[in-house]
Amino acid sequence: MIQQTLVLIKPDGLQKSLTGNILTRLSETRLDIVAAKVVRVSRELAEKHYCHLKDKPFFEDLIRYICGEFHKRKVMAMVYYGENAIEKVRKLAGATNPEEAEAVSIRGAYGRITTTGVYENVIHCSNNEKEAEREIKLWFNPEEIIVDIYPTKVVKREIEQRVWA
Ligand code: DAT
Ligand code: MG
Repeated sequence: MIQQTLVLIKPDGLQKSLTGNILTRLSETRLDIVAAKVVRVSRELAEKHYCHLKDKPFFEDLIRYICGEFHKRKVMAMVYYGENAIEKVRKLAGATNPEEAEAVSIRGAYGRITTTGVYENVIHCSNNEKEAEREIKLWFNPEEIIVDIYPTKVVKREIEQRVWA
């Protein structure tokens, strides 16, 4: 089954210079990167991304973490595409709790729980196809992805846009 999955290298991963290591690990999957960008995450984007967790006691810290308040304010967002992409990336990422993740997984090798209980698990990857679609549409516009993965439509809009001066 050909799938796509959203992968984020979280602010701790970028700050710790783990980008290269994480991308190398992900290349073991033989999946295709079909979109990539560096993002300054707004509170609005963070809250939408983690909307299913808004009642959890750790929600506020989770939002601050992904927005980069504990590190530099940036996240690297990518879409990986190919056979069983979701399961392949999740297996490599390891368990949500970095202390429970297999030692050789990305989270097991590079993650930690802070003294205040934040799971700094260096990477996000979609849980299932439904979540992947919701997350990819939240983080990317269709023209930022080099393959057609979801149906699109063309609309005419007058919008203000920043261009090179
Ligand atoms: P995953 O990121 O493995 O898909 P999730 O979607 O259940 O896990 O949760 C999203 C993030 O929320 C996760 O990467 C880290 C944080 N989180 C989950 N459970 C937590 C907990 N019990 N304490 C602190 N942070 C937690
Ligand atoms: Mg999840």
